[in-house]
Amino acid sequence: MNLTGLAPLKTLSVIAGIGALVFSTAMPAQAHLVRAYHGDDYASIGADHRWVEVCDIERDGNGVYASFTVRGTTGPQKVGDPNGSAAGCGNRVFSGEVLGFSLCEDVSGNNNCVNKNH
Ligand SMILES: [Ca+2]
Ligand SMILES: [Ca+2]
Repeated sequence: MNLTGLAPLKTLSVIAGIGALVFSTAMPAQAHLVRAYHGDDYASIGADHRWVEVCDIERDGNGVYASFTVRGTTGPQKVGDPNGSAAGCGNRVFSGEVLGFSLCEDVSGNNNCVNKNH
């Protein structure tokens, strides 16, 4: 019986296990509770009810923003995607619970919105 041949495989599976652990512990920050789409554009509320993101995915020259309703604040809290359809989204962490939002495509004279509550 030759066990030495199994050692490299076992080492590989341990490394893969560590990788999976790191990956899974990194996930909660990205986990979203609610997400709404406007075409391919979307906005999300994080599982902590505080973190939000607004993402302009359509390369159509139209910006995207969302007006969030936040407990303890007056009026909508507007968050956009600062670099438009380039990689990366707009993010913000509110101090109060985010109750919902209206996601809008910023088309001149005709902003088209979808509403989402949670
Ligand atoms: Ca766009
Ligand atoms: Ca962007």
